[in-house]
Amino acid sequence: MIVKRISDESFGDLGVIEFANLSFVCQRAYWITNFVQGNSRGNHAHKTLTQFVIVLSGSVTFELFRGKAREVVVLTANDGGILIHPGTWRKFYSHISSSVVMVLCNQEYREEDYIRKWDEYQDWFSINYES
Ligand code: T46
Repeated sequence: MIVKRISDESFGDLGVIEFANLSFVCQRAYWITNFVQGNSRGNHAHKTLTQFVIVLSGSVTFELFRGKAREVVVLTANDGGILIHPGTWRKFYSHISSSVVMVLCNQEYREEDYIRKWDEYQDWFSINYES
């Protein structure tokens, strides 16, 4: 388990990630706030980036695709996070604009690592994972 939560009836909850428990060396952290209702974020894949995603507040729905295979994960602040492996197309949204997502990743930001077109992703995925 990567996220440990410590609940205290008198003072509230505390969550902790020991970096030694991550499967990668964390090189970057970013967070997402102010979810705009009716719009989804993501809608891309990364060729090499690995990320650990946690929801700090609210509730966020993640749609994860490996090629055309789809998995839906709903995360709240009470859950552990999800590891998103390279080659995964992701789309995510929240019905609560104040939701907060925190992401830890194994690389610096590089736009060249993104695949932002669905058809291009499907071609890339079948060459890299299905042949
Ligand atoms: C993912 C989810 C959870 C930067 O300049 N530096 C950065 O470190 C990042 C992450 C983004 N940006 C710029 C690039 C774009 O112009 O910020 C803009 C929005 O970035 P992006 O399209 O990556 O944002 P999201 O919220 O759609 O997706 C991000 C991650 O990229 C994605 O891999 O899993 O958050």
